[in-house]
Amino acid sequence: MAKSFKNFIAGEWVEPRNGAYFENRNPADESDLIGRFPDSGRADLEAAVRSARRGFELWRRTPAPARGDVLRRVGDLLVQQKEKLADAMTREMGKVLAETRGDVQEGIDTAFYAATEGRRLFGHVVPSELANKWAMTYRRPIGVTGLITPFNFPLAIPTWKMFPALLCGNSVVIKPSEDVPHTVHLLVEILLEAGLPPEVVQLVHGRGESVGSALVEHPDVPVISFTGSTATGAIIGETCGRMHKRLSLEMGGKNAMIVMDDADLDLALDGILWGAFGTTGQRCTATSRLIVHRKVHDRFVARVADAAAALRLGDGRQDKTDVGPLIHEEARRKVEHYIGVAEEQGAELVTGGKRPGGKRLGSGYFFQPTVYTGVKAGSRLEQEEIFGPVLSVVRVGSYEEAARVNNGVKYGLSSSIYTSNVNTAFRALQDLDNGITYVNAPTIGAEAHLPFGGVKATGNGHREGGWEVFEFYSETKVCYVDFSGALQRAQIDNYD
Ligand code: UN1
Repeated sequence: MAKSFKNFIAGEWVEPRNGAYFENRNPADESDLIGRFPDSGRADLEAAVRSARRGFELWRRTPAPARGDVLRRVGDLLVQQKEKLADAMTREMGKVLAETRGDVQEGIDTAFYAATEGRRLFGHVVPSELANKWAMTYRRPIGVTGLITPFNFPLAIPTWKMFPALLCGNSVVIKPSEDVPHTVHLLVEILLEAGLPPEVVQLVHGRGESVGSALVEHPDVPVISFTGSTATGAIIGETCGRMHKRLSLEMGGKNAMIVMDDADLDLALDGILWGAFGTTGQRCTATSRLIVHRKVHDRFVARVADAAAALRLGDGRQDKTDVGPLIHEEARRKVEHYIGVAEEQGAELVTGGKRPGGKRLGSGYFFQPTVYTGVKAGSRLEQEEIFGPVLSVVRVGSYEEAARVNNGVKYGLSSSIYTSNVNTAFRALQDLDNGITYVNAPTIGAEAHLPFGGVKATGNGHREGGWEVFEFYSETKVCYVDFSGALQRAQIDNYD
């Protein structure tokens, strides 16, 4: 009998009030049941928010350096438990161990970065226009934050949201993706072990339509951070707009790598394999378009196809595996839907395109790394996010055309250019309409201490990571202190 996990509400591990659970299975082997997790309802969420309000009252008064100390201990525990967490994560999410170790490392980096921010969290002291008067600002906590996280980075993305929210003095209600509930369960255990006061964090498992929407709609949750699809982000955005909530959205991508005729093709080959097929293409930052200069197109694409065909599919916990499964059957069917779209549009399949045969991979949601050439800019295959191991190659004749194709999608997360010409590289940094651009590296690989996010339909102007995220999770308080002993009127008395 598989273990039944609980929610963490009001300082205790508790069963869902409705008694309902969902199953969490290994996507590489559906007979491997990891556990049953609460399929919670509105009442659980209500209780969590009530408790988080109490947690906030306590935590907001804890000095920021002391809040940082808790996060430093969280970082230490993540270091100690890196291997255990990576293993649990691969088991429920599927990506290979090297990647889940990287996912934990991203959480460690985020913890240590946030910990030191506890001793900065700078405001400004600004000269006043009046004598004997001070003007200054400080960063003030906001309240209960509602965090909704996706499946593809089961630890890193929850930490990107939780750690800065906590450092700034807010309390947290988190609803992790129902595909990867175990990793956040382990993370909450670590937060408690590190000494976070229990009511400061609440974990409510369940579905987006029930728990997620109740969280977004709750009047006592003034801050929402969501990573997921652009369609869901639009719905959340409407609610938050109506309720005047602060909202950070990280959504879809259709990221491109440009390979110019002067590129180092060996380097570009390594980059495209990692960018397109790492995490089985299930990153917001995945390279799903390859824009290649016609002078090197045929040569380069032939090498990409051979190398993609040689990638070994399998259980991410086995050493020989390069590419794990998709997250679930529905994701695999979505990929297959786009295989149909590609055929209708006359794109040329150069490798992959099918579920792998054979018994070894029969009980997981595997799909062959797939490459299409002859993909037209503007076609559905080139425009829509697939979130799977499907790479679309577009042939171009110049840098200008490449930049136009890169920019011709509704998303704007990351982009990349391979070139040995420094002028082309810098032009790209200026021209490519994305939140992140890489030179001579693929579209993935963002570091925790830099801002992360995209333009256009990828985001709504906020950034995660780096220094900017601390502004999202805090309010600016402006303080004026007049110690002149007289009424001094700004804009008036000093301009008599
Ligand atoms: C995501 O795909 O949602 O840059 C996050 C990267 C990772 C983060 C990706 N560090 O690919």
